[in-house]
Amino acid sequence: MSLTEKPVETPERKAFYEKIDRKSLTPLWSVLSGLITPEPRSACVAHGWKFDEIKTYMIEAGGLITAKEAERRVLILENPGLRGQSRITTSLYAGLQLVMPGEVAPAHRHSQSALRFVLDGDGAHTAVDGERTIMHFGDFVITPPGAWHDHGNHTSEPMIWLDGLDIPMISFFDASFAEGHPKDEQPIFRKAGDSLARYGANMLPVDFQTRKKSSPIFNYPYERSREALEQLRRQAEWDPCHGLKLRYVNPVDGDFAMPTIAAFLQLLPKDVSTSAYRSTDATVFVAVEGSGQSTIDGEVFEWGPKDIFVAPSWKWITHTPSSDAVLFSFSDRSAQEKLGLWREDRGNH
Ligand code: 1HN
Repeated sequence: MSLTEKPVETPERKAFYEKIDRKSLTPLWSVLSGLITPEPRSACVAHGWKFDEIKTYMIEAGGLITAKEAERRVLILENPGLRGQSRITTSLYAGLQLVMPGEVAPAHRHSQSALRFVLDGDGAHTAVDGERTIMHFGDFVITPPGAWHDHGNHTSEPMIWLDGLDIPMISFFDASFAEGHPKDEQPIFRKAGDSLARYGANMLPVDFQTRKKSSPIFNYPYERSREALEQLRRQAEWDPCHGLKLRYVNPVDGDFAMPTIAAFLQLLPKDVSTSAYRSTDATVFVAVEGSGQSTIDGEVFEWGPKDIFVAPSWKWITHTPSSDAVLFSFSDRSAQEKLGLWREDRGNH
């Protein structure tokens, strides 16, 4: 008996397997080596997408279908190792969404958590639970489970952002609920900026209590996050694997902004290669500023502003920026930590 080797299949064993197969039974010893692997083994592969190329297709999609008819006009970023499954990693979904001038992506709600990272255009809005926020480049916007949300674009430019959702995780648990709102746009009963003022000033309303597990802040403006990194640069305490890396938090408990998805923003200095790093959370990266290349599992991916690339679980990654660079990233680390599963390997750095 071994964790890595299958016992041989004798004719007697094979006949036995076939007999019990008809009764919905399977011998563990014939499948064990694939069930419990000594290290993560994933169909998810490293891959990169060039924003400019996808944008062309998105604009083309804009001429084919409206946001209203599509519900969400999105091109899904499918991991080449997971085609047909609407996954960018084993546990996460990602797509690029387009809202054209004058359009509305109608209000709905679901048990999946969503994040948006704004890439192109300026000034469209999203509404979450009765409050609107105007979206600018680099803003990190979240939609907690069960929150009504709709998007609109009152500008004269197309607006494109990256969506990240925990769809595969929710499917795994068979816990999906979704419903449409009777109106295309939900009623607005809070002034823009209300939640950022209440929860985003390192303070909380004095009697604030909640049982919700997601952050009450739903727009983390890029301006603020970027400024934090710029301030930290002066202290210059660079991490060999991450440069300067911050995580987006829920101000109520200091945990990640969402219970299932973790998100990060990091600054990497020009011409300094990071030390090799791997962790169990397959990660989606977006180059926000600057350009460079990342080597994932021995394969090199070149990136410039707005390009997207994905690193699978437990594959070595290094970044080599050719200019100062800012990377946004997200993964299922938030869920893995809660389950006691998350693990990293800093290659002794
Ligand atoms: C969704 O609600 C949005 O609200 C985007 O913008 C993408 C993909 C699958 C299911 C729901 C959004 C989505 C989604």
